[in-house]
Amino acid sequence: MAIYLSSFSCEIREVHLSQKPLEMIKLSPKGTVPVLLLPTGRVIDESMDLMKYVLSINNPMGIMTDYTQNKDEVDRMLYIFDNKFKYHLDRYKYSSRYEKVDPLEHRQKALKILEALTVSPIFDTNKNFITNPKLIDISLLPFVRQYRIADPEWFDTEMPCTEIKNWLSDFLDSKLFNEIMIKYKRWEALSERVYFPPN
Ligand SMILES: N[C@@H](CCC(=O)N[C@@H](CS)C(=O)NCC(=O)O)C(=O)O
Repeated sequence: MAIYLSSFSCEIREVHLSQKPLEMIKLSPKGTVPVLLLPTGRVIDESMDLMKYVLSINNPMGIMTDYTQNKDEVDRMLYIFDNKFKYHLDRYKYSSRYEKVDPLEHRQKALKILEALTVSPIFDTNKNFITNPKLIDISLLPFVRQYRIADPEWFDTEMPCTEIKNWLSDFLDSKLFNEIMIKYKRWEALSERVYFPPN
C-alpha cells in the first residue's frame, strides 16, 4: 500500500516462504519479506522502514501526517502491534504450532490491544480511511485483517469492538486494498519481469 500510494514503481518477485530463493537470502539473510532492493544497492528489509522510505520520497496524500503530528504515539502503537499483538495473533491463529496455548486467551489479549487503539488519539474516529489513509491505517490494518481471518464468524458476529469492525470493513471494501491485492505467480530466475503497480 505504501508503494502504491507513493507512486513508487518496482519490479515485484513473489516468494513462497517455504522455498525462499537464494537471490532473496543473499540480499537479506534474515529471510523475511518484504525485501526492497534500491537501484543504489541499498536493501530495506523491514516493512516499516520500507514504508517510511517510499513515503519520504513521495507522499502525495499526506499519509504520514499522523506520524509527523504524533510520532511518539504512532511509534508506541506500531511497537505494540509488531510485538505484543503479533505474539497473541500467532497464538490465536496458529495455536497448534505452539505447545500448551489457549487460543481464546490470546484472542482476548489481542482484543484488549485493539480496544486500547480505539481510545488512542491517533485512531481516526471519523473513519476517514477511504479518503484519507494514514500510516497507522496501512500499517495496522493488515494485522487486524489477520485477526478476523482466524475466526471470521466470531469477528463478524460477536467481536464487541464496533469501531475496529467498521475500520476493517472500510479497508476491505476500499479501492486501495482491492487494487493492491494481486495474485502473482512465484518468481523464478527465468521469469519475465513483473512490475508493481501493474502498468
Ligand atoms: N519485522 C519484519 C517481519 C516480517 C515478517 O515476519 N514477514 C513474514 C511474512 S508476513 C515472513 O517473512 N516470515 C518468514 C517465514 O515465515 O519464513 C517486517 O516488518 O518486515
